[in-house]
Amino acid sequence: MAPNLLVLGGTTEATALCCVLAAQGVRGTVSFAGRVARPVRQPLPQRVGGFGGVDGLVAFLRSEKITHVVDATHPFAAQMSFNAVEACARTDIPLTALTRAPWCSVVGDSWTHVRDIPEAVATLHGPPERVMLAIGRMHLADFAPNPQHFYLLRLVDPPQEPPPFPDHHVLVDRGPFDSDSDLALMREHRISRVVSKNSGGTGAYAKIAAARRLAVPVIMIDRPPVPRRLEVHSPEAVLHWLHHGVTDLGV
Ligand code: 3Y8
Ligand code: NAP
Repeated sequence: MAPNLLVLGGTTEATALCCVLAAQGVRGTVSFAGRVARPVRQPLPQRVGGFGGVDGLVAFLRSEKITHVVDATHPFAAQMSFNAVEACARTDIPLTALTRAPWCSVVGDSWTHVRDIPEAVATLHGPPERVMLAIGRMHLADFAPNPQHFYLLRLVDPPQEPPPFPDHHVLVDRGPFDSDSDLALMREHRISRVVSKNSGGTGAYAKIAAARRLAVPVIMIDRPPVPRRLEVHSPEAVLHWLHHGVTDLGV
């Protein structure tokens, strides 16, 4: 039976994979959670919105006669990854994750690693600073306990309600970003600290490189745990998996 893929998308790597699949004439659907108003156009048919938990995903896999699932979601989209492992186990549908390595600090970086958002918030319990909070919209409210700071907020869509900070500036922009622009932005707002997720990849790295050039310290939020699953790191490896399959040990 010809493959019929479900790509769980929302990242640069997912878009690159969809381009390769479309070019190879592989049938598939790319899926978004519906977090932002206008997801980037994809070269494969796309669906937007949650599946309705594991049961909803199982029902989708069966009704759409999906033959393979590629989890190309962001490393912080852990719930989706757990759901995909559970749903593919229940339906016995092959699953691989298309992932990207976490960033590592290099000479000149000044990173404070924290385990999660609450620990990042606790790290900011100090005198007023000028903080670039480039972690998107979903966790802004977590940082409300530190109103003493100025916050530069970069969001994909205009906020529906005012951010919970007395002193802030909202920048509506979507990545991928470039280091020179982020350096100019940080200089313009006299940024003294950056809060970032350890997303990996290229689309969010600009602010990390800019912080290094300006000797601005970074609070780096480590990735949440994700389930054990087969992982590959390129669209070509996904195609190889699709046509030849590999065991869990990658052999
Ligand atoms: C909806 C789909 C592509 C994908 C591009 C990547 C790169 C540009 C950089 C900063 C960091 C942040 C955020 C970010 C980047 C890529 C990638 C990436 C970070 C879109 C997209 C969707 C989302 C969801 C959005 C989150 C938010 C996170 C902004 C599309 C544009 C901060 C993550 O308003 C909201 O609710 C936004 C929510 C999840 C994290 C958060 O907690 O707010 N991404 N981002 C996906 C869906 O609906 O399923 O519209 O294209 C995709 C991309 N954003 O195809 O080129 O691959 O990571 N996305 C982070 O990494 O820290 C911005 O500002 O410096
Ligand atoms: P999450 O917390 O792991 O998932 C929460 C719920 O959102 C899931 O249970 C699922 O709902 C739905 N969902 C998530 N990804 C989906 C997808 N690709 N297609 C359909 N439904 C999806 O996810 P998140 O962190 O909110 O991320 C949402 C999306 O934004 C993902 O596509 C991710 O790749 C993208 N993204 C996230 C980040 C980030 O920092 N988190 C950064 C860049 C891009 P149901 O249970 O109803 O199925």
